[in-house]
Amino acid sequence: MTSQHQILVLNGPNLQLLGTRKPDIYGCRSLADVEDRLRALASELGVAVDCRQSNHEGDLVDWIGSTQGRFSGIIINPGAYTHTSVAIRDAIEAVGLPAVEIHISNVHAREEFRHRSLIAPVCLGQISGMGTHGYELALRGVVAYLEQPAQA
Ligand code: CA2
Repeated sequence: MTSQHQILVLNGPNLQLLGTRKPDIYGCRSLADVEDRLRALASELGVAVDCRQSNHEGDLVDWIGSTQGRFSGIIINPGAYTHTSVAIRDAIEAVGLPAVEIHISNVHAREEFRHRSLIAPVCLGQISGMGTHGYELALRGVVAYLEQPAQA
């Protein structure tokens, strides 16, 4: 019997505010609602998600660093750390797990400083601009990646 994949879902700074303000940019759903939907989808897909949020870069780095042997993949919305954090990038690169970066808003249609991600180059891919639905797309993407037959 194969063991169930565990996926770590990380949200960075200020994402605890989801659903409380700026609905034009970030939508109406709370983070708890987004996480509940993700848990429901995970169960449909036969995987499990562990959802965490922190406003502190070091927490995110520590959580990524402790994934080995416990998680099969990472979904991360690094928030503003997307554009600044060498530490989060290095942590993802070091653990070598497939990671998907997700942004609720279309970062490429916003201010210039949001166009650059330090994290995306060490990820499988980036989802941006699909609203909070993007988390579900990221989960489907990482599960499809994990379940694909090994390439010859
Ligand atoms: O679009 C995204 O998901 C972002 O990662 C959100 C970050 C921003 O710095 C990135 O450039 C793009 C900001 C998260 C702030 O979240 C809030 C949610 C509701 C209300 C206010 C802020």
